[in-house]
Amino acid sequence: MRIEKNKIDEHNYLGLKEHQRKFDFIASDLMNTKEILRKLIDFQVAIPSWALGTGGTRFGRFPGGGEPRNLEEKIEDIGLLHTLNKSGAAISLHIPWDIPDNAVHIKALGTQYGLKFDAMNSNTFQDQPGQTHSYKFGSLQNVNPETRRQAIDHNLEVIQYGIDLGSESLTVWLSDGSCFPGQLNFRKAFLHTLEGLEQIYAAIPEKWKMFVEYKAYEPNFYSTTVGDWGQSLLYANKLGKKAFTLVDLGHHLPNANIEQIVSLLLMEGKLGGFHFNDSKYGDDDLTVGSIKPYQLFLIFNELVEGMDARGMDHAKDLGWMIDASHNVKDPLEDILQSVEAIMITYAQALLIDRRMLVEAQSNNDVVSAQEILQHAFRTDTRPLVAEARLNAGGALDPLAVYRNERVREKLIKQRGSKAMATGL
Ligand code: AFD
Ligand code: MN
Ligand code: MN
Repeated sequence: MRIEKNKIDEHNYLGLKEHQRKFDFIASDLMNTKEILRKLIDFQVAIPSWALGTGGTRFGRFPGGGEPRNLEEKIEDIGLLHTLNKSGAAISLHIPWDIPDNAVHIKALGTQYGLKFDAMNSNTFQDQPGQTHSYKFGSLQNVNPETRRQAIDHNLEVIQYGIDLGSESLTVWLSDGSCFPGQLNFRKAFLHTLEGLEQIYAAIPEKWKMFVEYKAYEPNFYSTTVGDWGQSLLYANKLGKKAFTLVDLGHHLPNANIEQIVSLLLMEGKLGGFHFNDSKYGDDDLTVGSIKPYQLFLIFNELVEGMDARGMDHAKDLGWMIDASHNVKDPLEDILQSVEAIMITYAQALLIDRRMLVEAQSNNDVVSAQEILQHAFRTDTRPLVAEARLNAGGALDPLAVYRNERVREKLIKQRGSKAMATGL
């Protein structure tokens, strides 16, 4: 379904006066409102094709109905979100969950909704029906060369789908590792994986990037072959200039200093992409900013500082994506909340007084440094984000329009209460 522009205009008209009052208040304090609004408008976050259905755990799944039944409907859903918030102009596909059988048609459909095809994701963490070799004991690390070959070939196929759709990057997340001590020779597992990644890298087109995603644990519980940013960076450095590390916020051990990781990867020119979510215990895949908003802010602080230090374009030079799962919420509402949290936090990071912070740091003025950061963090940037959205043609309050228009109800009517999306 689509939301008509006049519905959004109507909603904006009703909320405009109130919004203007709040916006004028924050803008009166700023020197560079225009520049900030420009950056907020330009910043786009890709939505993964697997985040549109209800997520589950190994204990169960409680779908809410009306989920997209095919790739076309997934594009439709992301298009709908983008109409509302104008911040999600891309879709990231997972193969084989979302094979674009007719790439020309799928690409055209994306264009119709103003969407590009972001990173392609390969899947060697599950066995597919009819698959010759099992990934039970890993894919690229596997002791069996034929299993490794199969995993490499799958990635080559994914690259080809990406070329057809106009994507420009491949994300490789491997669940490879071991569950028990002694199960695996770490060195051999690493070298096999490197060999496989090298063959995949050789097929990466000149303009493309290859992202190596790391994760501390799960589904393997003793060791993971790309377990942390050190291992990912080793691979990326060995592979070459088109290879980068990808940071997923949920893939660290508790209390890891993710902002420091981000800063150093940026310094090395090796941060490629980012998966947003939030977590309390592990890879919880919760709504962005729902548990640790201050950590998210500190990460954005380093992102902005590090990208500016290298003269990078905030919107284009890194791959931004949401990687979350929604067990108890309407997935589309959850994504709207996540994108909103990202924009609010990005805006806060843009407000940090960099000159004052540098000064405080060079004087070892710890108190002032904290004040400067927290002043920005405690600023309510929601009116800035809403103004940017208004200028871009979106809704002042996307969630309110979504609810007023009774989108889920209509989707259930259209697709049925049992419609289930592919994914985990
Ligand atoms: C995993 C990883 C990775 C992968 C996704 C699949 O974060 O990005 O593509 O989930 O659902 O946890
Ligand atoms: Mn991820
Ligand atoms: Mn994850």
